[in-house]
Amino acid sequence: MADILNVQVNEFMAKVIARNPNESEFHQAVQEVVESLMPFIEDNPKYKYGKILERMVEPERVISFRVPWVDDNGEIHVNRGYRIEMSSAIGPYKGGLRFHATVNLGILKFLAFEQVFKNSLTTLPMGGGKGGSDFDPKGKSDNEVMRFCQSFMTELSRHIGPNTDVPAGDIGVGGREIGYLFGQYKKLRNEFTGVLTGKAIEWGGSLIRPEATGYGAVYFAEEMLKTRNEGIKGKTTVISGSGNVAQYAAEKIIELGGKVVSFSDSSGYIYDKDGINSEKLQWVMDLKNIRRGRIKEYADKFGAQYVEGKRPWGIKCEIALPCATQNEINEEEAKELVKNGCFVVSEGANMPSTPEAVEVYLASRILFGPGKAANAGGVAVSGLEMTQNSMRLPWTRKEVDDRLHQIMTCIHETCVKFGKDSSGFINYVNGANIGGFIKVADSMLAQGIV
Ligand code: NDP
Ligand code: 2IT
Repeated sequence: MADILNVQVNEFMAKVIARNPNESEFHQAVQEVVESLMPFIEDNPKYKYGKILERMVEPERVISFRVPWVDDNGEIHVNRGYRIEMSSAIGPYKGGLRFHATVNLGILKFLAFEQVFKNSLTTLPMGGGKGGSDFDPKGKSDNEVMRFCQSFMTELSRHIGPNTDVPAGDIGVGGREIGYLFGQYKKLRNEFTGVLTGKAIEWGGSLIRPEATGYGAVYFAEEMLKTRNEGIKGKTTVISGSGNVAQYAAEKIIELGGKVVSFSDSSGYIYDKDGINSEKLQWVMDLKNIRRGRIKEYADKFGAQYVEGKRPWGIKCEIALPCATQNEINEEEAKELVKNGCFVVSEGANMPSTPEAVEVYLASRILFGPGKAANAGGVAVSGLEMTQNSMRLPWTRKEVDDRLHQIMTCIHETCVKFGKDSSGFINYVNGANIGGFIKVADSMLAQGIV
């Protein structure tokens, strides 16, 4: 049986690769899902005859556009903008925008594909999408970022809307960029609507949205730990990245009594063996969100170790929270983590572990929460922001945080339900893929061949 399934996976992937050449990250994301789903689909042939997988790997719509803008010296630049509208089976397209020099079609398609499953897991009515640009915000002035955002939104505004497609932030897109994008949309449409999430609290945002992805990844880690009668308290935690997700993951770990010892950025990592406390974290937030500096400055300021050009996975820890980018933990690094006693990996980033690294976690039977489950808190609170916008009624911090906590617990339960194998081991990869798939697939069957 396993052999037949392998052949089916390989045949399916050969077609995906031929139809979508040069999109390695998209192939990687699809392969993982198809490996999880093939046995389930064999047992439930309605999905096979409905060609659900074949339909899900083809975006409903791909939009690509020119983004011209003028820098502070009057020079003209041209970037490329995208929006991948992957699935509207269970709600409007929903997912972030990434501004980073590495952005290309394949990366955004992998992110949009993952988003479909993630959004389904949240229990909220959101389809999946993703967008962005190869624009690099590093070193740009606020005015340059504003002009870029305005140009980007001038085209994007034709394709989105509060009941059609609701973008949000991702790498390189935070509160500042959402503000400029929202302002331009409002001006073009003469409409004040919930067309973007991650807005500031004064103009339609939700409390806890900035915190949501990081907090959610820690809540998910807590749920995984509970299955072994353990908690966060006293555990050494290695975090990569130092942006939105990393900062709030650190805040929650510290609040729950864990010890955070690292942050990183694309230049290197810092290791603070004494632990990053709340005061040091505040300093990092100021460094990254206001002064927009490099993490190296932390080492100069607090006398910690700085390692240039490397990632932090060699540091001894019990918990690892990758919160930077895709494929940032490879097989050797995963082995190193496990060898040093790490037994919890909760992915704040999207697809930060390579397939070989995931193999290492599963073979070692550690607690591994894949991104589409563990980092779903961000989009979940985006969904709650949409609800509040529709009601025109803001909720309190506690109300939103309680709902976030509840949603993460529910996602964990779904993973257990569909991921527990006959030996009692919880394969969260299978659990998240199957648990996220069913609602989308059943909705597609109900809505006909569209
Ligand atoms: P930010 O832009 O706030 O921070 C990104 C961090 O990751 C920075 O420290 C950045 O360093 C580092 N980083 C980015 N690209 C690379 C790279 N190629 N190599 C090494 N380091 C890199 O983004 P977020 O914190 O929002 O996003 C982090 C991850 O979390 C992404 O994978 C994103 O898709 C995922 N995510 C985000 C959600 C959200 O709500 N924001 C929700 C769910 C998932 P540098 O400054 O040097 O670029
Ligand atoms: O990857 C993600 O889930 C996000 N970047 C957040 C998407 C959203 O719509 O809040």
